[in-house]
Amino acid sequence: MSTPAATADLDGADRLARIEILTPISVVVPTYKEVLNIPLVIERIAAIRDEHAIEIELLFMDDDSNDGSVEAVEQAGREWARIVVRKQNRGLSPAVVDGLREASHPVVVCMDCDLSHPPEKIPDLVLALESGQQFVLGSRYVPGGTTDDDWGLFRWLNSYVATLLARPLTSAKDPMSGYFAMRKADFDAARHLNPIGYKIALELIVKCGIENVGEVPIHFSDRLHGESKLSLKEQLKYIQHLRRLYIHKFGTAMDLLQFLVVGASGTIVNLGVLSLLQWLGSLEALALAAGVGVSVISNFLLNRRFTFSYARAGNPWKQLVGFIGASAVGMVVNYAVALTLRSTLLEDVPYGLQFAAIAGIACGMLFNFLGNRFIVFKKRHPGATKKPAPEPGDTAL
Ligand SMILES: Nc1nc2c(ncn2[C@@H]2O[C@H](COP(=O)(O)OP(=O)(O)OP(=O)(O)O)[C@@H](O)[C@H]2O)c(=O)[nH]1
Ligand SMILES: [Mg+2]
Repeated sequence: MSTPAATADLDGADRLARIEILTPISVVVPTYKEVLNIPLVIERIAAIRDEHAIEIELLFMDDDSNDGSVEAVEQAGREWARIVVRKQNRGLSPAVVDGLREASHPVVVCMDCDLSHPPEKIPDLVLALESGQQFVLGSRYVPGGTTDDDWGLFRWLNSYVATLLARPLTSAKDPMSGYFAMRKADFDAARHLNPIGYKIALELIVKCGIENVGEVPIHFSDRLHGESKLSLKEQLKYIQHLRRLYIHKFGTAMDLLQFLVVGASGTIVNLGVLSLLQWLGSLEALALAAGVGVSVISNFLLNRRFTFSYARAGNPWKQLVGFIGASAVGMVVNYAVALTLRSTLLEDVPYGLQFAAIAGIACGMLFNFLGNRFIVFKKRHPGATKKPAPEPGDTAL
């Protein structure tokens, strides 16, 4: 995936301008078993400090690696570099958030320790902040951005799909990047941070209400030392994370979308159950009734688990009765709307009956949704946040 990096690697004499950084910067580096990379990061940051005469504080946020990382920082003997050993609330995103809290300068930069993110781009990130961006990503996917050549199809596709899924949340080309800069004040203003897994930049962009995200092209090189900590489990967490961010950003519209997806899954359950019973030789009337019954229950359980997960503490039996009641009212609305439209507006229209039925289904579903959202699964406290109930493994920050 490498392309000519005309602008990515401007260096020395090729530079069009020299950037003077006026403000001190805190660089936050989450680490887990990065003992071989730590000295390299410190030396490259030292070179930037010297070249640009910037005051940089370097904070390694280490999850108790116990691999000599602490000693490596001490041996480097740079008073501006320190390591914080974390023993609780472990994980990449919590480590980054703690580091951003700990940072003492007005501009914060976050980057990986494996030197995938070239520290030499820090001045460019800060310049982009200065020229009006609220948040700046070191990006692989803007023109001039590159990755090492050996990215296989699977890795590339994986990254592409992950980025595509984040598209409704931000138009940034590389929101998966762990290399970014922002003002400390914007971070301090973030509310309800609850990042899961690896995508801390995406969390911050959404939760800090960032409108303009700038991107500076970088060459993303593969790690030289140590092992990747990005597992399949982390990738699954990403889906969970996305769902939360969608809920945060789109509120009730997201509830409706989940309700519709659950409704569609109910159709599949219904057809599956009735086909199975038919195959087993059951009476058709019984197969039809069982299809409806099982799909109502599966819809109820899925909606309670996902669409209206904030109400999971409520009495399930009462909710089940309410859910069936709302579905029954929805059916009546469906029928009444279809009948009325057919005998008025759609009386002499070709396929009028079908159009009337579609309008009936839409109104019935909407009614069903509203009944569930605002009556059956209503929020107990008017000021309650839209945050879903904590799930096992969550890291509330
Ligand atoms: N504090 C802390 N840091 C972590 C944790 N997991 C990963 N990191 C650090 O986060 C950064 C990114 O992790 P990587 O393993 O490089 O993940 P990746 O860049 O997606 O994977 P690669 O492509 O293999 O580099 C590195 O600096 C890691 O040391 C963790 O649980 N806690
Ligand atoms: Mg990495």
